Amino acid sequence: MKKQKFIKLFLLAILIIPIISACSSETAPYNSKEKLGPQVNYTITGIDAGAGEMSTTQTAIKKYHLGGSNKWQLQPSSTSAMTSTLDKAYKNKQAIVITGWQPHWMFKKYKLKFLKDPKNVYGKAEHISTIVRKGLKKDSPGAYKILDQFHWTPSQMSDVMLEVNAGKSPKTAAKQWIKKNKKTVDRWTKGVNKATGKKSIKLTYVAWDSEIASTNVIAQVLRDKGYNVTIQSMEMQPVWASVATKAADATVSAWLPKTSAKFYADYKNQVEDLGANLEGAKVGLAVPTYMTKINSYNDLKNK
Ligand code: PBE
Repeated sequence: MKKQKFIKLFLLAILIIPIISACSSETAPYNSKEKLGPQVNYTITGIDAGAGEMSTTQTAIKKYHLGGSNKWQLQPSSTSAMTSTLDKAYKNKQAIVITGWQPHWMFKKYKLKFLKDPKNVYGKAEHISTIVRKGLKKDSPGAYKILDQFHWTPSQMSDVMLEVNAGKSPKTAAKQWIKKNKKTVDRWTKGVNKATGKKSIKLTYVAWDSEIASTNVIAQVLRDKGYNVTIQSMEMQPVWASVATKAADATVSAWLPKTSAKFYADYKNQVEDLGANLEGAKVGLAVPTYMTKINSYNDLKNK
């Protein structure tokens, strides 16, 4: 009896070991000679479900016929979960497809490439707009003017993001950046007197790395000009609603014309758009450059 049991276990082991090692091929490096789909379980590693990029990616899945029998799906998570999955994959040279955007430190830390988008689902370039509540100009002309004059470059925004990624608190990183970039900041505060009487300003944002950077920097600039500034992170839809209902004074995180298009259409008559605070942003699926065969959305199902 005992012997029989041993033989059974032995046979089971012989059966199971190859299965386990087949599964662990998921940790194998990217193999350009094999199809990509099975190497990533047909999965695009995404971010928070409320991000504009997530809905644009759902459109891309339809337009490039990646879904259905082609099995591709978008996995929602969060920015930090996505970047830590990317970090692990990158270290092991594994295949991975992510929802990327620029400016972001991921493009400085890793060698990544955006996939070519011949159907132009994601649009070409994005800008980030500053959106303020109606009446702010009258109630807080100084803060309004600073928000209106706030304008920087993708590389300046990335500098702040990199410091935060390296472990600094967003507030410290913002303060240090402001010190080092006095000329730029002077342009934003030009013609604005220091506020008296501690006027309050509330900014809302989504906790994406790019928006953590911009919101902390502009909040600190306003504080240095005498404003009592609070910042609050939330989902994208409540961010727009907060400015529209005047629960908040402003947000500097409106990615347009595509990424936040839906919210812009819903709220544009209830808010004031102060125009771009940053140009040359970009959104789309990205892969590490070592995935040599994967260069376009069509390659996801074909290669
Ligand atoms: N993002 C970063 C946002 C805008 C900023 C690309 C993750 C989005 O998809 O809505």
